[in-house]
Amino acid sequence: MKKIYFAGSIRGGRIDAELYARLIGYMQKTSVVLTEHIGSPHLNLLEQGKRDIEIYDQDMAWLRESDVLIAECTCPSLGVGYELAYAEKIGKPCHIFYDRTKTNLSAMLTGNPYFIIHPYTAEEEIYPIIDSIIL
Ligand code: 6K6
Repeated sequence: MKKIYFAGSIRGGRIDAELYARLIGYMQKTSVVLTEHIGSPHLNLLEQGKRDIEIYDQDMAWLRESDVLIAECTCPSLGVGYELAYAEKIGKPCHIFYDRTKTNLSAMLTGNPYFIIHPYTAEEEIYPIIDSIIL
């Protein structure tokens, strides 16, 4: 089973949290999602008993352990941008999804040929592409 590092906005805003939860649930049928908390509706945005240093260390360890990074970037997030840059640096494959009707993705992502970018207009388009990445 592939290990997936799923990245989505936390302090950047939780407007797409339910979408993250659906995507994570779908991927968990066939893969291990190391970052399943990203879809949690109960996530405490400031602290969840963990200090930021521990969060950072744990996330970077999971990113190094993962086979692929899949990021949902419709809601802009500094943390997700950082994770993408780190993943590129260590050579992890990076797939980026975003709703083209809702956001203009940063040129720092669209202009970098390393990133595999999947603009979509409806959520249903995402699932077959995820299949092609993880199966
Ligand atoms: C603990 C349990 C649930 O949430 C927490 C506390 N926060 C974080 N826990 C784990 N990963 C985090 C947390 N905050 C940010 N990240 C990482 O940065 C995730 O992997 C996300 O992909 C990304 C989101 O960054 P921001 O800038 O939107 O917070």
